[in-house]
Amino acid sequence: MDHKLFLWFTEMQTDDMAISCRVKQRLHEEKTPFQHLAVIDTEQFGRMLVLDNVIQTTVKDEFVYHEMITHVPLNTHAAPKKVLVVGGGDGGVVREIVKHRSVEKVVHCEIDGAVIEASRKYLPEISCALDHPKVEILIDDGIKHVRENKNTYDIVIVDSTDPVGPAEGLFSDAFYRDIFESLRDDGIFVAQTESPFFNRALIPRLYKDISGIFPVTRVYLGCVPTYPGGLWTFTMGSKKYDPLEVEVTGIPQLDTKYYSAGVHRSCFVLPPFVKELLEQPGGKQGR
Ligand code: AG3
Repeated sequence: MDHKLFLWFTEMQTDDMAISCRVKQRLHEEKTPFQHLAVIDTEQFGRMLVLDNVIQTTVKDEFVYHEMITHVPLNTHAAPKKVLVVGGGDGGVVREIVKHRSVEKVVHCEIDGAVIEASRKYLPEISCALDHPKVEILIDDGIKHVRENKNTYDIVIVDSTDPVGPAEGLFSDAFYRDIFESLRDDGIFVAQTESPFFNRALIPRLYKDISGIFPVTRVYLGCVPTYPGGLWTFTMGSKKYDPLEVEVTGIPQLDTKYYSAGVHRSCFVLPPFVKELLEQPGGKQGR
């Protein structure tokens, strides 16, 4: 008999749709003061970080999200020196930021220290730059941190969970206003802004909020297989630089697997059903 026991992890991506991955091994599970945290090893995607039953990242597909949320804003800015990461406890964004030679300091503000600890232990290929000399880790509330640090950062990256539970405040107009204030005169902000298939009320609301604050607002896409629908949006608010005006031939060759100078251009080309989302009046509450 060569039967094998099949154990599956399932995330309900919407009320009516799920993703399931066959589990090799459950590596870690705990209840933190903020959320339920698990690291599992899956057959398809390797080790996976799961918060409140929602897939955050996996060792096989993490590069798409981490490269796109990082290199698009950093290569839009002329010479980013000081970068803030809100959330992103796995360290993937920090790992990408330190590839940029102009960067002098990365402040990593994560509310839940347990995410950092679990990632250090079980996801070393993602968390490997957390001890980089340019990186300062603050276990603190990102909302409070931006409010208390005005005119400080060149780039602010918000690597949040879905807009429910601990991350809800990270999708608010008030937070975006505080981010604007925390940026220097030519600063850039970017956030992950969910799926254009399944978050059709959220995206126009965020777009409206951000374009009410920043002179330049751009939405771009990446494809993350483990996120609902695969196709994923990021929204950028910029005080001065327009990512579409970047001279892409000047973009340095970084060690990346998804992002490239060409992708810096192509990711802003939005299919009509996504464009349409940004043209609608928006303002509706919801996900
Ligand atoms: N941040 C989570 C993105 C949202 C994923 N949503 C979902 N799977 N339903 C990613 C953190 C990676 N550093």
